[in-house]
Amino acid sequence: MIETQVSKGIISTYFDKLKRSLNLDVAIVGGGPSGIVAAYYMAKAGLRVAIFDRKLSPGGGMWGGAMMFNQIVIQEEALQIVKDFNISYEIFEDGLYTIDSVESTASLLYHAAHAGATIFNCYSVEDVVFKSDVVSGVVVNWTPVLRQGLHVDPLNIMAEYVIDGTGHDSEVCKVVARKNGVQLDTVTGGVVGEMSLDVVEGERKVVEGTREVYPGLYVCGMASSAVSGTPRMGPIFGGMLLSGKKVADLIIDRLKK
Ligand code: 48F
Repeated sequence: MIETQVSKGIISTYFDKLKRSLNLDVAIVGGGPSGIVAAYYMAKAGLRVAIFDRKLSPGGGMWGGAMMFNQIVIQEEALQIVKDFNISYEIFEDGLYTIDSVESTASLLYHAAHAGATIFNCYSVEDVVFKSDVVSGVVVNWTPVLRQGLHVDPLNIMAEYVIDGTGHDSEVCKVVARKNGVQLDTVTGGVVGEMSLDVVEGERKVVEGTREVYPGLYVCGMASSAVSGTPRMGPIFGGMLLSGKKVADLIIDRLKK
């Protein structure tokens, strides 16, 4: 009967997708702009990649532009990425461009999924798999389970590398440092915490700080600023896109060797 076929179609293909994602090359925690860009380039390079985002609609802080004015500013250095994602843009002034935040977020998500990245929405990453002092995967649970405080155990996903793309809270780095008594590759050995706003320095340093901060664990986007203690940059998004591309290139190089 069509009624049960509809259900069966969903259940069987969903669980196939989940089973295919139990052993990943890269688990990306957080589907903000930096994480989605990273997923796209790595999937395009043939890596097995999945994004886990706690929200129903991934896209992080990109949908709303600034103060819900749904336009975004990017700079010249990030223009090639905007073109790779086929996003319409307008020249503004002094090497700055504007893009529509809804078109661009939708386009990032579409291209990442179409390139072969799997996107799991409503998944919260609550911990990592930590084996022989290396971050080796993520521990996931349904967001509604955590929100309701239900006593239900999570599932485990293994990955060669984990990317913390959780934004300002850098949740994965925090949990790794807190639970395992280890030092991250930062000046304090922990999550330093982001500084107040400086557009130029913030944009430069978010890309500079995009790196492996602990064996098996990379950071990108605002998580990079938070972990290294560099300035926030506000609603200019070029650094987020460039950070996503940088972390993808670092991991692609490493896995292809
Ligand atoms: O914060 P977010 O958009 O990440 P980003 O790529 O971009 C930052 C910009 O949006 C903006 C900015 C740019 O100038 O300052 O803030 O660094 O998105 C982070 C995503 O991670 C998800 C969250 O739902 C959001 O979509 N997330 C956060 N913690 C978890 C998580 C978690 N523990 N498990 C799963 N998803």
